[in-house]
Amino acid sequence: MSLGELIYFPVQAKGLQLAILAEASGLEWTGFTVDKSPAGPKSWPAIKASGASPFGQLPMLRTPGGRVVGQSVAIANYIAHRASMHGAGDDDFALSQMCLAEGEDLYSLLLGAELARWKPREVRAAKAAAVRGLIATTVPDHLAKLEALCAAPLGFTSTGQTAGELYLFGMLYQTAAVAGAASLDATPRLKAWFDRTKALPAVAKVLEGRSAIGSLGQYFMNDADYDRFNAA
Ligand SMILES: N[C@@H](CCC(=O)N[C@@H](CS)C(=O)NCC(=O)O)C(=O)O
Repeated sequence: MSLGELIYFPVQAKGLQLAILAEASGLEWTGFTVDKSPAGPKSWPAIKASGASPFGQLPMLRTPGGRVVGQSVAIANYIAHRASMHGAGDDDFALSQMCLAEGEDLYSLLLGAELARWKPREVRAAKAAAVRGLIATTVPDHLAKLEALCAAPLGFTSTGQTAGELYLFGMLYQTAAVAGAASLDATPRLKAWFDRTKALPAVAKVLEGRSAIGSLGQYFMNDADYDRFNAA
């Protein structure tokens, strides 16, 4: 049976990880990104007003059984449950869940630093010092802790590809887009796992916009990317 239909905005943010999980599940899935039009099958205002989303937010996953799953972590765990992506035993499960939760923490840091591409320039300016601290200290601290946990030959777990690891990858990918590609250089085991994960066919397919959900644009931007994006 198919996994279902994944629905999100046309940006990475909380969609990238779930598209990667859906693609890596090996199950058939469909998906689409919403738009701002007032009506129509892809209209977010219409979907939101319909009450179809359990929390009035995206992402959401419509399952073949008719359940709509809301909340990213629940969707990730639902996919993992359906496709046996929790790893090979109790220890893998624990590490996978730790990676998943850490991915959420990284997302909160990026969100709290007002790095979303649509934020007004003044809002970003007010956070400039906090962003410098994030990149100089907070992100490296998180990466160092991840490096200590990334101690198995293939990653954190025996497979290196559990749901939590793939979820973490998506958040690290978005963090590195802001902090710079070199941000992983001080954590070589993490970097090796990150690079291997990035090269997985399912991951590359999503990153290149070839998966069922289509193209997901960069959402968190450093100043250089923000200037380029908003000048375009
Ligand atoms: N805790 C939720 C947060 C979801 C969330 O914040 N969704 C935002 C976009 S990332 C949203 O749907 N915003 C549009 C709205 O509320 O109308 C999750 O992890 O899924």
